[in-house]
Amino acid sequence: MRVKSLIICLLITFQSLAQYAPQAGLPGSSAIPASSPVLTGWARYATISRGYIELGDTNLSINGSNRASFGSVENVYGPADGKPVSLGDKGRITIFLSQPVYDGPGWDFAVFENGFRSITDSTMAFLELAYVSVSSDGKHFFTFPSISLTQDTAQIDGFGMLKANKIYDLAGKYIAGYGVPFDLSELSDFQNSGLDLNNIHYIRIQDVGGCINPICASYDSQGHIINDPYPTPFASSGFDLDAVGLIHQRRPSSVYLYPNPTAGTINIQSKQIIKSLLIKDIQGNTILRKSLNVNFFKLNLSNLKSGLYFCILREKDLQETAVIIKL
Ligand SMILES: [Ca+2]
Ligand SMILES: [Ca+2]
Repeated sequence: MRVKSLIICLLITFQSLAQYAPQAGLPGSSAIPASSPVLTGWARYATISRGYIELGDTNLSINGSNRASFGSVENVYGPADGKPVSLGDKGRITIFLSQPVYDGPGWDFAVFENGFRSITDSTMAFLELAYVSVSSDGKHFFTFPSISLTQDTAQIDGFGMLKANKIYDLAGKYIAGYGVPFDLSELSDFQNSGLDLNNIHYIRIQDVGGCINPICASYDSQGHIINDPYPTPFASSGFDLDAVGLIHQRRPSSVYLYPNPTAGTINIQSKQIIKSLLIKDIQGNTILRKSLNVNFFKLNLSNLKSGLYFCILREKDLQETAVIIKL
């Protein structure tokens, strides 16, 4: 019994001492500067589902809206530039990658938020946190196992500060201009559950809310309540996504689609023989499947609703994906 208590005591001590990479600019930080040459590309297409400005009072409105409204989804497209879109409490955004990211050595992509450092303490910063999930098919998402060791007895208020070294695998732990990197190999246990680490077409980022009251709390992968600035009843409530930088992304396709965007017919041309074609909508639903044996053909899309579609082309020993924009 005594030994058991001692082990529990030691575990609690180790837990409270546990430290992860510290804030950008400090020794041992894993923060990736927006200008880093490891970033070979930037995400471009996304859909957003905004959360409330105040999840404890969903009637509360600002500028006529009870949901976050700051920024537009296009602010996420391209390099980190300090212009974000606000997700709101527990709001989420899903990025679509026409060229998938894959599990290469080390970090595979990085998420940029707009936090800022304390003037008086370089280890502290105003940070808003979010879960990060990925998917190969747009239907099954797998979340990075996050850890938050910030205390959960006193609510971090709407202007409160956090220590990055208490946080692991949550986006937003670094200040503006620095990405939080993610390594897909941490999700290798899910490969039998429908996740293809060599073909990640979707990255989803979901605000944690941050409230410590169990009625509205969010938890990390170890069951700790995640404490972050709350409430934030402003148009810019919740996680502010600036950009997603890509480290291991497949080379651009050798397939040409034109005109794109298209109102009707699209021409598809490839340097290789295309064996089959699959059109999927952004939710991952199959719209069209076709067997082929050509390197050029015309496809009539006039029946499709306006929006983004994935065109997945299987060639001899290669699969390529392009985005089609239907007007
Ligand atoms: Ca990796
Ligand atoms: Ca931006």
